Amino acid sequence: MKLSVPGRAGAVAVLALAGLLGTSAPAAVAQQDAALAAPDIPVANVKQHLADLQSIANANGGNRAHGRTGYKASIDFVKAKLDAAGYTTTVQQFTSSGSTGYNLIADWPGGDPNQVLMSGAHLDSVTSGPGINDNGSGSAAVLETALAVSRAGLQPTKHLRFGWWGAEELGLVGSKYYVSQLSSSERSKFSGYMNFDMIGSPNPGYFVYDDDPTIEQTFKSYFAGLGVPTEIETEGDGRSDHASFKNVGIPVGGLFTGASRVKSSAQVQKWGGTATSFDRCYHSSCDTTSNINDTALDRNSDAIAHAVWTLSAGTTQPPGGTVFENTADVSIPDYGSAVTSTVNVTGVAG
Ligand code: DTR
Ligand code: CA
Ligand code: ZN
Ligand code: ZN
Repeated sequence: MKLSVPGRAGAVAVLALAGLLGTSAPAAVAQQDAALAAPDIPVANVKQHLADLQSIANANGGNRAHGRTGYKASIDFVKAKLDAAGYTTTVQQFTSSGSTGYNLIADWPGGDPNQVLMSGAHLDSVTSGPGINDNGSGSAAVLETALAVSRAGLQPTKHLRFGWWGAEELGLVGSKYYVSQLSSSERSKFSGYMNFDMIGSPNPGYFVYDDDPTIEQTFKSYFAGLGVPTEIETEGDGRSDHASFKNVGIPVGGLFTGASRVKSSAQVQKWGGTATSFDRCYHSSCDTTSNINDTALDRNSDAIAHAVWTLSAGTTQPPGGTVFENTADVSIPDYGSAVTSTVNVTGVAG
């Protein structure tokens, strides 16, 4: 008997069929949920997080920089939402330039602790502005993806961890500190770290980090499915928090929509926009909620969710135990359209 499980409905059908036939559902079905398509991330939710971060900056001297009240208020804001969503959160303190800095780490309960898939973004801004694209955009998209995991009750094979870094603008200080506190054994358990720093630039390009090939291909395939061309991110080496993880041998990847560099005419042909800076408000006071391209923010938020769902699923190798094969003597009674008649359970897809 061959079972092809096209999606959540298919997984339910298999469970129903297994129940009807009195057989235990193959282990692959239990993991199948983790390989199901990621949800669409509501860009309105991401934009609301950005509005909240803007309000925090407005109430704290116009910025959310390391060592300033606006940064700790940003940490408290993100932590509260994750605590309410069932995450195990940790605030890690460090000192930089004479001020206390904070990293926020959020673990989604469950999954294999020996296979940690982490997504992160720096939460600090520069002192000259609220830092909504740099890097409220990455912080908000990672937050909304984490909340989507909770809403879905996702139970992936791998363990999901999310991080928001302090003092990136001072030289990747928070992420460097986090990695420095990991033992070599803990580092070896990371299957990957995905970084999202500036993913809503007003004159956007669509750049994919060219580091770990599996992560890179996951993002490239996603954007290809949207019909959106991508380019590899060449200026990024060492320029954001993924470098802290790459430097200790952890596979990394990520997305970027551009900073102060000028979009070329060829890139204008490819992506639209103008032959000006990808983000003319980079590190400026005008990096506000008006400094965001909603389409880029939406596409990148959905790409993040796609990568988290896809890369946290199990292997594509069939699990052990019963494997259902086509056999001439097996006929499936007609239970109507609720149950697919040809289902192929050969392991976890994706
Ligand atoms: N260093 C980041 C912005 C930045 C500049 N180039 C890249 C490439 C890839 C990721 C990020 C960046 C910052 O100012 O926070
Ligand atoms: Ca979306
Ligand atoms: Zn910056
Ligand atoms: Zn940044």
